[in-house]
Amino acid sequence: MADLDQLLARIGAAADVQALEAERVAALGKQGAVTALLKSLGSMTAEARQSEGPRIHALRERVGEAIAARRAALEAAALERRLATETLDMTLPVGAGQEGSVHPVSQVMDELAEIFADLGFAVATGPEIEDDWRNFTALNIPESHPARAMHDTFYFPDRDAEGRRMLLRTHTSPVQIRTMQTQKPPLYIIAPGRTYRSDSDSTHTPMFHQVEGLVIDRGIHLGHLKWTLETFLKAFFERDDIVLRLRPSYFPFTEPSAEVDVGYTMVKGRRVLGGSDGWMELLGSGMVHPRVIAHCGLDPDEWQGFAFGCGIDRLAMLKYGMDDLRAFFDGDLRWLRHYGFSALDVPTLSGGVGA
Ligand code: 2NL
Repeated sequence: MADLDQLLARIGAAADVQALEAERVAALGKQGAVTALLKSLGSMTAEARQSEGPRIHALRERVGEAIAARRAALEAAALERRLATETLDMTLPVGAGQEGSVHPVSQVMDELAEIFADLGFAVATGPEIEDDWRNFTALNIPESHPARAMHDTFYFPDRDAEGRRMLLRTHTSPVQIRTMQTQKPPLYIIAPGRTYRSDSDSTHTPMFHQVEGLVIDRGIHLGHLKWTLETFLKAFFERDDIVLRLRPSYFPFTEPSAEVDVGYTMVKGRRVLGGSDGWMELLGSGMVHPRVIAHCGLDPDEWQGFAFGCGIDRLAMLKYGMDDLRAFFDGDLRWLRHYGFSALDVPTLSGGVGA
């Protein structure tokens, strides 16, 4: 059929999505040529309809397929053009008209590494996909613990080749477990990184950043813990009047456990850390439970330690005055320009431990 061949040729040659749409309307639209053929079936005799019906429906099918194929080709070509023109050379040096800033979370992570390096701590990292032994069991978290429930933890649907239940780590503790399993004490490490919990509201995001610290050595006691946290917080908030209050608490992986409150004062309606007009909870901590030390293959009679954990996003909010956690991960350039740091601005801490 010459008409059909011409129609298919025009569809195949449509230069852009608009031209293709015009062809579609001309063929399949309310007043379209193919639509008119379909309508004509109604006025045919039964025999004519028997022979013409399948032919006209097949024709409509072919036109529809040709339009879909042309649309896919045009879209693929448009994407190719965009990919070819919108290049971003990641190897270019910073500056010289290059945009971009360091996210406050990265800035705080750099500051943490800097402060704890002065205290003799190394930075340890590990995988975000973990097994439930390292994330829970090794930490003395029982099977029945609520954190293990599906609604708090992102589990993978299938077990891995070794039959392990895999999950997105809910804290950075498995990094410390790995370190204890593979390195000889004494250990002085911090583990900053992404962590995941099935939780989302104005103060919780399903992905958040945590830093944990771990010391394993001989003769370690609560006094070492309190001094380390006080020294860290004074350096981080660049103030000498930081006051800590340790409150008895409970974590399965530490014994005894202490929640750490930091004193604040009100300045122009805002809470500013320092002084002690009021208290806010900032960290969880404690002496590493002997069972955790034993799980990692170390003798708890020889090695003791302390550990602590704290949200990095919260540290950043308190230090740099952001008040909405969700804006952290929106990728809004205006927010990043306002709160971001210059890539050339290495974290200098005027009140740093080594200053
Ligand atoms: C919190 C509390 C904490 C730890 C984390 C830890 C890690 C190992 C052994 C013992 Cl491998 N403890 N980490 C200890 C106490 C508290 O975090 O509120 N985090 C946001």
